[in-house]
Amino acid sequence: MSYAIKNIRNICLLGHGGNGKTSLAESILFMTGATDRLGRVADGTTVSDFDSEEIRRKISIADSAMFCEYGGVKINIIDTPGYFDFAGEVAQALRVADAGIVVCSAKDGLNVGAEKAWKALTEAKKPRAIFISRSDEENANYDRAFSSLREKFGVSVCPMVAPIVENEKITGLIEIATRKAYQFDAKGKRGEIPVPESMQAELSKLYNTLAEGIAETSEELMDKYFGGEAFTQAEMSAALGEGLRDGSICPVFCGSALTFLGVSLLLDAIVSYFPTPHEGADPVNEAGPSAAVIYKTVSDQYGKFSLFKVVSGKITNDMTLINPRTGTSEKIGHIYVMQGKKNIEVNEISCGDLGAVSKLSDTKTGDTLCAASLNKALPGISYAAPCYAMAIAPKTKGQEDKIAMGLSRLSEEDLTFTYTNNAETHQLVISGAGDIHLDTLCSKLRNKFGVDVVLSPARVPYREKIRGKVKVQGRHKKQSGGHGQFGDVWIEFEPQSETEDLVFAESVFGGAVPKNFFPAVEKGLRESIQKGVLAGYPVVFLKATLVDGSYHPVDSSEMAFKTAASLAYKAGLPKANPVILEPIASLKVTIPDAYMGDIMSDLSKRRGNPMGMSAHDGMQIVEAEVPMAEMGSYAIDLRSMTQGRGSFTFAFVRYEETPAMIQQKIIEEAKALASGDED
Ligand SMILES: Nc1nc2c(ncn2[C@@H]2O[C@H](COP(=O)(O)OP(=O)(O)O)[C@@H](O)[C@H]2O)c(=O)[nH]1
Ligand SMILES: [Mg+2]
Repeated sequence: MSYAIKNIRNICLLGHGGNGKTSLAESILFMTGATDRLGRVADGTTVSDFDSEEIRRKISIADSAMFCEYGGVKINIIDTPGYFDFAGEVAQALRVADAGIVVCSAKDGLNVGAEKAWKALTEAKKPRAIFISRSDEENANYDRAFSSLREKFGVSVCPMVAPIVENEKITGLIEIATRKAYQFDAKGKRGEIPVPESMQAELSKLYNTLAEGIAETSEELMDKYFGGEAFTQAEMSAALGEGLRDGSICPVFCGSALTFLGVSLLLDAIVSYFPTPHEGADPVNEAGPSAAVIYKTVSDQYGKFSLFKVVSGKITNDMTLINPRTGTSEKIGHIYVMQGKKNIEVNEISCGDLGAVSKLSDTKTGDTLCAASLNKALPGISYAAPCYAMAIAPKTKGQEDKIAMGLSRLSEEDLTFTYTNNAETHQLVISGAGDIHLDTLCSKLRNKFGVDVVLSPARVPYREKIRGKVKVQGRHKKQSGGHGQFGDVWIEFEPQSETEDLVFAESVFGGAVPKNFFPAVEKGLRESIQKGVLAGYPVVFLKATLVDGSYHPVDSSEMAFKTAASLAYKAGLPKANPVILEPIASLKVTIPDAYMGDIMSDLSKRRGNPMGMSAHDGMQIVEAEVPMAEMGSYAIDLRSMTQGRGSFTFAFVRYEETPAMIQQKIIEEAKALASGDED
């Protein structure tokens, strides 16, 4: 079960949702004998999509790790979700994969998922290959798909196979490098057939293009090429491997997960020239002290599993390792290799290989575990910040604790969402990557933690302030029977432009209000400003000056003056031209040129204020200031406007006066909410 580095490949499958990644993984496992039955996504029976949410939705939502053995090589496969809400999972897989295979469909060819996958691989400096799958389908068109990819990604996109087409159906493939033609049986086993006469000319052309590319990799091969000498298989593989690693070649394969067409040619390539963990963008160190990087955490009813890649030395089941982030040590008890949901216990994971460890106490995804002698954190994983927020509440009152407990457990697995209790709006707000992301989290809360929840738009934290100056009296008098209460103040309210919510001052003449009651007056005001007079939002930028008043030698108390102050507040603020303030955020949207018009007109509908535009890396960046109240669904709207190509960041900048029309709406909503709360 222990493999030499040269006999390990770590690949991840990525690309647009629904293009066939999970099915390809399934057919690879079946063909190589790693599994004895072929599962189907539609039936919820694949090795990769085992989670109950994946089965229900028939889409991948998390990475899964699988492996097979082919030609004496252990191929670790990480299947990633294609839906953009789960991009964090792709980042995790890319942290440990030594190469990525972008799975496209022969029907679609280039699509946004392929663009994003390409970009992610390029940024991670990982070798890129493409598998054009679903070529057995009705409207499949390999040539069209290939051209669309080459047009977008350039000349590095290099065909490895040429389909043999009869009656618009692919019946076999020619491997260009070997000039051999194959048919594939029902189990994916290939049998050589003669290259059809009609394809000889085309094949020569393709072979020459490939040979030219290969000749480019060294002078020696260049000489050979011009000398008219054929390359050996080993020379071809070495050159393809080098081109793959340095990004100058992106080999493209064709096939089908359903009929197994072409899958073995992909596997051959993986074995013969895909990078070993030693040749990857960040090579492992076999001779070094033990170190592993955690790329995923699974937390389910069976416990917590941390999935890792050994990047230095090896990991055995009797070790104690250090987590340099926390400074604590972790006992390695049971270690496993993962086959989807199945964990197979082993004693050791060798350098470059993937494994899992259970029951770590304080280690999360992105962390390093290493020998005390090393004690150095390796680069972690960076995720996009959450951009879509909703309030989350239990369907049945009183289950708030269950939500908090569930979310805390879920956040062990998923570092791409956050949740905070907004004390001001009295809402628990959950932020994630989009509506599908939040929806799956809600399903998990229901299925795994037994709490039904509802999502609603998060309330906007408005503020109130006054714009005018008033001088009012607040007089509290209760002197009938027993100990009386008496407090009387005159307060001047006016706006102030400082950042403080309340500036309190006094200019009382001749002891009209004794000094020892000033703090009570201030306290009364500080409590009052928590609730504005228009819609109940906190008041800010207020100045209150205690200018006069009166007292009673026996009946006056701190309590009475506090009440008097709040009476003055209630009387004064409505007369001081109050207004509701709304939070304004600065927005930075990154989009391809073509969407500029749509984005700008959408921003103006959101009362946005354009601040500038710039171009970067072939994309346009639009900066604008937009009221936060208009941005609730922006993550989803931007995605649909740009088919997922756009992204944005968003941060609070300041409060501004709300336009009168909108203010009226806010007041009405607050009234409705207040009467609802009383039920
Ligand atoms: N005919 C055919 N259908 C396929 C093939 N690959 C995937 N599918 C189907 O396409 C759908 C999406 O496939 P899936 O593997 O979940 O795609 P993923 O989202 O990229 O993982 C499923 O219904 C599969 O059965 C293929 O090669 N041929
Ligand atoms: Mg999938």
